[in-house]
Order: sequence, then structure tokens, then C-alpha cells
Amino acid sequence: MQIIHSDDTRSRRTHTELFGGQLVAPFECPERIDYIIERARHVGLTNIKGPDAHDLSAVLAVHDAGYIGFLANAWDEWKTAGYEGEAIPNIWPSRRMPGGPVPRHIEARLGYYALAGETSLNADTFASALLSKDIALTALDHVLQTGDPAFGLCRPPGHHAAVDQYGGYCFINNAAVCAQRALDRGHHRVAVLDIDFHHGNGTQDIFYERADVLTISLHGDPMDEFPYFLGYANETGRGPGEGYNINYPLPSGTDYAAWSRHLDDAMVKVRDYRPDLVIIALGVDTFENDPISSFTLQSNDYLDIGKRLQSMALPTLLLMEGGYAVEEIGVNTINILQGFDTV
Ligand code: SP5
Ligand code: ZN
Repeated sequence: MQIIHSDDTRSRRTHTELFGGQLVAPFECPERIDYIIERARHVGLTNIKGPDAHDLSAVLAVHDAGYIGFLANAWDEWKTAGYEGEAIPNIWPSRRMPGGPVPRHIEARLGYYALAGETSLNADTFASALLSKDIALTALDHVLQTGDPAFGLCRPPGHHAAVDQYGGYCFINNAAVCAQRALDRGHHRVAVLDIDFHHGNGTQDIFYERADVLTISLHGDPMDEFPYFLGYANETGRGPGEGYNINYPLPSGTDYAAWSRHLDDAMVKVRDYRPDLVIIALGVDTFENDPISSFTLQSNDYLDIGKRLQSMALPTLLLMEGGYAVEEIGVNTINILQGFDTV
């Protein structure tokens, strides 16, 4: 398995996450990548290379230009406003004040473009999001050129980032950027299969009215889990996209026996769609000891997930999303790659 990785993801670190009324050390931290790379080398997965630079065209094909401009300038505007901490939104265009224009003040712009408040922005944020996109697109290039699978060790993750919103530790939707790029390179249909514990709300949002990208997500029931406001089973797409979004909200405590039955169902849907490419939004926050999630998958289960994914026998791009049980994230993530490789 070709792995795309950059040491530079390590140098990006925010210091605050709003959690339970406190500012805590962010769950989405650089050590996550250290553990994965360490485990990859340990098991002999040494086919690791750095990302190539890619311009913004693929990003602007799925995200709003005003949003990307906001991400590019938010930190400077925040500093100019005189604030001392990392940038955290504190007001939103909520249900009773949807508002008109995008306001001028950075405090308002943060709320306008944020879908959640746990994700702080700092001086590193935009550069780190661009690097993550380069990692994803380089992995995609490998799949397009060789037909062989590739794993983009993306950080920050992407699947919560919507057309014009960030949050859930995500800024640029790497899976969506790659799906669109594959279509622009001549593919006709792309499937995104999201196995992160959380609903892939951003990917659903971006392709909701389109039939050329099938979006499927298995996740904690949003009645009880982030992102709460999207991810229900009755969200099946709109207009020409009707039938091309499938959600599997699953209850707290879901174990591998139940989870994998839903994965099998999802894979049948993927196969029936006959995609030219499948993109796996790969989170391992389904793990039993994940600090912010509530499924009970065990480390060995990830080997089996890899085998099952490989059994679809489709060109496959795997992109890193979540997973916060930091010490075990290496074993769990690499188990998927090993299961995929050893069929
Ligand atoms: C990419 C990714 O996995 N993002 C996840 C972002 C989740 N951030 C909010 C965490 C809030 C945890 N609340 C716990 C609810 C009870 N399980
Ligand atoms: Zn997640």
C-alpha cells in the first residue's frame, strides 16, 4: 500500500478545544500521525512518500470561494482585532436570526463559517489544511496513475467540512476534493464510503443534489452524537441527487458484529452503483477506547474491515479522518491497511 505522509503535519498544533465548558488540549493532535507512521514502519509498510504541491483549483471546485478566503485571512483578522487567544466563534446566524450579508467583523465571520465551536483556529490552520489537501490529492494521483490503492495520511481531517463551513476539526473536505478531481479527470461515478464514527456531514452537504457522487456514512446516531444536526436515515439526497446519499445512524454501544453487517449492506450499495473509484473516509474513532465516541470495535476488527473493503475489488483511495485513542490509533489504522493488502 502506497502511503502519502508529510512530517510537516506534526508542526501544526492548536492549543485549545472547547469541551465540556473548558478549554482542553485538542483531541486532534500531531501525535496521532506519529503513532500511525511508527506502526506502519514497525510492520514493514515502508512505501511512504511525501505530497506534491497542488493548487487551489480542486478545492474551489467543491468549496465556496468566500469561505476559502475567510480561512486564508481569519487569523490575521483575529489578531488585528486584538484578541489574545486562539480564534473560537461565539455567535452564529442561528434559527431566529439567519441574517442577510456576511458581516464584516471577524467575530461574526467566524460564527458564519463555523458549524461547531470546538475547533480553534490559529496561525497554522490554513497552511495545515492546504497540506492535508496536498496529501489527499497526491494519494489520488497514485490511484489514478496506477490503479493501485493509496492511503493519504491526512491531518487535519476533512469530512465535516461543508461547502462553506468548518468544524469537527475539519477545514477542507479532502474526500470531496478528491471525488471532484477524479470526475474532472474523466471518471463518471465516485463513491465515498465514510466509516469514521461521526457522520460525514460535509461530504453529504457538498454532493447532496448530485448523482455522480454516491455518499454513504456509518456513524453514531446524531440524536446522541456530533454533529447532531445532520446524518439521519431519511436524508437520501435531493433533486437529481435523490437516492445517492445513504446514512446508517447506529446506536451507542454498537459492536463489530452489528457494525460490520451495516458495512456489508453499504458495500452492496457501493457495488451496485458501479463506481470508477471508491474513497474511504477512514476514521478509527469507532474503537472501544476512543475518548469521544461510543462504539466498541476492537483492534483486530480493523484487519477484518480492511479485508472487507478490499473484497469490493474497486480502485480505492483511503483518506485519514478521525480517531483519538492516541496510543492505539497506530495499530488500528495500520490494521485496516494490512487487512486490505493481505487478501
Ligand atoms: C474528524 C472527527 O472525527 N471529528 C470529530 C469532531 C467531534 N468534536 C466534538 C466532540 C464532542 C464530543 N461529545 C461527546 C458526546 C457524547 N458521546
Ligand atoms: Zn470522527
